Amino acid sequence: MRIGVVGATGAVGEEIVHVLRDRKVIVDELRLFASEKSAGKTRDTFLGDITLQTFSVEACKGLDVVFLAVSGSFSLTYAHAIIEATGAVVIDNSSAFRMDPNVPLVIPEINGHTAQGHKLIANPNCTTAIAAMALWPIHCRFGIASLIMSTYQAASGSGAEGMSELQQQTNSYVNKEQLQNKVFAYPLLFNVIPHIDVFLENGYTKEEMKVAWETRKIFGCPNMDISCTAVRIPTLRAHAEAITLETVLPVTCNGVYSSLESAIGVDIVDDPENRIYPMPLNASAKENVEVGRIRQSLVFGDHGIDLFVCGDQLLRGAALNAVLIAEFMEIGDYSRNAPLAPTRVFNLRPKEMKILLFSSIVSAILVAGVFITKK
Ligand code: 2RA
Repeated sequence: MRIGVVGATGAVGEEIVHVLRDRKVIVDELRLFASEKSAGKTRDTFLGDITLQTFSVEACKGLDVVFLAVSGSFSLTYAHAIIEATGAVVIDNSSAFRMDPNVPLVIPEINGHTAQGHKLIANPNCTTAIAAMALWPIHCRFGIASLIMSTYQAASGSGAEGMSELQQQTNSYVNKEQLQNKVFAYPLLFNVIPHIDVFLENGYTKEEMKVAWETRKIFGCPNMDISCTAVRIPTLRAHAEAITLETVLPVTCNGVYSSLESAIGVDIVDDPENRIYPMPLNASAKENVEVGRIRQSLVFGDHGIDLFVCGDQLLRGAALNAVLIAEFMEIGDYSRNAPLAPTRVFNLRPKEMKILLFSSIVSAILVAGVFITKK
């Protein structure tokens, strides 16, 4: 494959190059595009030194795949132009096209088949991608009726600048200096900030709504009830997520274990007695997401599960997923269809379904009673 990375000096761009190396993707040519400020500098890569160049649509000619790891406005301006001029597949890491009905939003292990016939593919938000890996196997077997998520998101979600701000604050603290913040609304060190992306009219942030919108699109479940509270915490590069699920079918912890055991991209890390559970420190630099603290929900009973997920934000949440999309499209086997998950009947909650079933039986008995009495 002849590959271009636009935004090659950013946290995600750099990670894409590392993933290409680590996964031993056959790269015949690698072009790295960066801002004018960085152009002309060299990068030491698995293909030797590569000089960073300024981006132009022209400069993408001859490439098979172009990864965009830049802003949404850049993607909106250039994604289609690159495709028209070069015929390359464009894999966009921004949110510009994620909810565009004409653009597939892809996690290859879940809905890779939706990429068939497309040149522009959207890479999901990291928070969504990490959760989706853990939730999809459960959804396929038990059907997720609703989910509530609270996130603990690492500084890397705000790119290299976010990570460096946290590191600088740590140095400042050690040196007894005032903590400075520019990327985050407040100093992140020793803090948690319930504010990621902009606030919307409904009181949720855009980051929180992305979890709802994108999960529904990837799972093909436009009516799934989803609520999220997204919080930035002072970790470096792995997001953590506490998730409560309400399922369509009765669910048990053992059922969840067996669904996750056979799932690709998921590691069960769940032995609380031995203090083994998912944590950002362990999930960092790891391709698979960690799932643990699996327990029956005290709220939804036999139709509910609580769990805790950790995943590397730069890998599963961005670069790895993007490279997997390219690999998936290169192989070109779209025959795999997403398995059907149990869905809610008439959009009712499990409790409402039980009431409906019970009242139908009672009504049937009453009608039968009246009929027999009349005879
Ligand atoms: C964040 N999810 O963590 C965003 C980055 N895509 O800020």
